[in-house]
Amino acid sequence: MTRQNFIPRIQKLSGASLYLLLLAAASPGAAMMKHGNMMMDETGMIMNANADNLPRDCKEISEDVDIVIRAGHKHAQKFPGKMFAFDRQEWNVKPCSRINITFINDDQIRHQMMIHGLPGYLYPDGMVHLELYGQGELKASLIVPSRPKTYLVHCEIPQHMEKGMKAQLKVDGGDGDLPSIPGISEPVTPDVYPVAWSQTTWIALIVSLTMGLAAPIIGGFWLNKRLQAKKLSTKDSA
Ligand SMILES: [Cu+2]
Repeated sequence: MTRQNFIPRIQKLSGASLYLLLLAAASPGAAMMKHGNMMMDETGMIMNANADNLPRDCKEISEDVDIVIRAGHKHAQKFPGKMFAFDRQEWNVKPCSRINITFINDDQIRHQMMIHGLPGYLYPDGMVHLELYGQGELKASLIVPSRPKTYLVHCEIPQHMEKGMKAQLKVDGGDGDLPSIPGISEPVTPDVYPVAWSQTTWIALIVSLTMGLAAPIIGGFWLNKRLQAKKLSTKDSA
């Protein structure tokens, strides 16, 4: 090969590899990196998804359940005092079902959907975790065991659960309601803003009311007096 046709050949080759690289980047499958139980890319991550391994107490997958879970500020509007929520607060599935989750974040901020209390031999730390760093969508599956149980579903970003992003997943009817599920169960520590009606409170209230009412009246008199004085002085000078 001569030097003259070697260089164009290199250029052609690098052009082809660049094309392949772009193609790989455009395909979502290639974009998500896998580290053990974790899949991640620049938009979010999935931890401990499990579409194939059966829990020990399940002989087979009883049914496939497709669930769409939306997270965002707008879903909390129906719960006074809450800031964030999922679009639903409860899901019911049969024992040994495979749940195919589509997690959608409707906000421009980070939200998670974590399910806790799953068997540790299948799900490290007993959890499945989906996370979106902003608006977007993720899909992941899990297979639930057979026994009746209520699993906690929440977002673990500081204060998001306390501000309403809490729900429950019931398998075979569950084993009761979890506390503080918006619209479902009573909060453990309800938001109360008590007023201590002591003598001091009453005095402070009366003083503030009197001052608040007196200020415009006194101000009005004073303004009126000044205007009259101005009128008189212009009359005198005329
Ligand atoms: Cu959140």
